[in-house]
Amino acid sequence: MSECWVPAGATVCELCGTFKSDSVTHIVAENNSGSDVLEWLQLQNIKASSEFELLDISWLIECMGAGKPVEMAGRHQLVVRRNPSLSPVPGSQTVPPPPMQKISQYACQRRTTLNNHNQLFTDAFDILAENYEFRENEVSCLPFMRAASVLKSLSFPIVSMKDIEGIPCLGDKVKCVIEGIIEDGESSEVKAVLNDERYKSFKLFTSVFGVGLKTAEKWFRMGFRTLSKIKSDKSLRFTHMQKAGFLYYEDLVSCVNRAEAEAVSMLVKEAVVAFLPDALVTMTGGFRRGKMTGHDVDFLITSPEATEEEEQQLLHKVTNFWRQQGLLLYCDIIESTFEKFKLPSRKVDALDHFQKCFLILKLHRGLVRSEESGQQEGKDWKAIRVDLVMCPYERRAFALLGWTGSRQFERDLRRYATHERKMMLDNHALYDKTKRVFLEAESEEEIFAHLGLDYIEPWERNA
Ligand code: DCT
Ligand code: MG
Repeated sequence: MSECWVPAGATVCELCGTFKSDSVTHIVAENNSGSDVLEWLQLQNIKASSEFELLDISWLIECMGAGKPVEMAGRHQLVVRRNPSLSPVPGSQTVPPPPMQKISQYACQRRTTLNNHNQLFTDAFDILAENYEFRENEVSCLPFMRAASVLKSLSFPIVSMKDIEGIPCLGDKVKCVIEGIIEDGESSEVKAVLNDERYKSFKLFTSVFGVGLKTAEKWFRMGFRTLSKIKSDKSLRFTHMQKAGFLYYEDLVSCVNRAEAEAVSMLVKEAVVAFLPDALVTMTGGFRRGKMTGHDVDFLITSPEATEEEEQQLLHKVTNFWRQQGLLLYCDIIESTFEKFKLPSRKVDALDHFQKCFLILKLHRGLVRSEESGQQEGKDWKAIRVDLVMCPYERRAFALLGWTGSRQFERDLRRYATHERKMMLDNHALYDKTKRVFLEAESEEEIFAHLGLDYIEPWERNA
């Protein structure tokens, strides 16, 4: 066990000989599951007679940041796997997933917080999956994406091959990589990919906003290996999107932090309600899942009262307003192709039909409440990628669920709906194929209920 503290109110004492279980209210651990902590307490012969909370170190860090105890949330609780050899301990959280209970192959039946105990493995799988994606080899890519996703949901770190017994989505190729990492601390396959010319070039080229696999392939075949050579080549033609991508490259590759996302949120809300006072604006994507950084900031906008015309005009009005203020660095509005009675798409990765815009906004540093500056000399703003999605009010729950992600969570929700419930789900609707009806929903909770799933909170969807 790395570290284990007992903060009782303001007093923080390390677990040691002077440990008095009666006065303990909170046990905080780093990189350990609740089961690890309980097992350790038992091994030390420490009897816990009082009720206490088993919490992740993130709670203590947040308390220290706030200067007072902050409210405990699900994401802070350490998970205790049910283990017959352990006597029950008061105050311990015995909610999912006990070891006897099978881990689901679907991410929508797992709780995946940002507390990843297996990053060494999941980083490796992410790289291998990405390499197959660059080669457009979906069949080989998918097993590594699923494996990364299932390991992110585990409440304990894998230290031996015995630990992965009974865990789904781990095929032979995946197991081979796990074994390599357990034995050598790294995977030779991952090492080879990181040194691969094609992987390195694709990674670099696709880091430019507007550059997809087709363009990366073309530039790679033409013999390009650096962005500076590409930028200065007179024979190449770039799209508007790519031009903006090169122009704001440094800002866009440095991730958006939460303080910047909050500042963007203020800008968006202010502009939206100026034109549609009753509009509801929700930050979606990774930030809604509790991430501290992201590659962009996503928002869902909807209005209970707006007419179709007002709804269609809003993104145009908002972006025009920013253009006049000199804040609009790039703007691409995609008009809606939404139809009320269209069946949900069968494809798990289908794009939705709502009106949306992909933007690059100029965010003035003065608006960001943060100590971090990271500011370039003489430049008091940062270019930020922002996505705005406008949806009809009665579809807001489906749109919110779809735009909250993660992508793997969404894929598995749709796969689960199709294969386990004979239903079709996408960002617009849920259709029951057996009853031949659309199932309506006012909230995400209702969609989970229609699917017969336990509700998974946004911060537990980091699959
Ligand atoms: N999404 C969608 N349709 C799209 C794009 C995205 O339904 N055309 C969903 C999937 C995840 C969510 O919206 C947000 O997308 P991203 O911003 O790409 O993902 P993210 O989880 O927010 O990641 P990041 O933190 O890097 O922005
Ligand atoms: Mg995002």
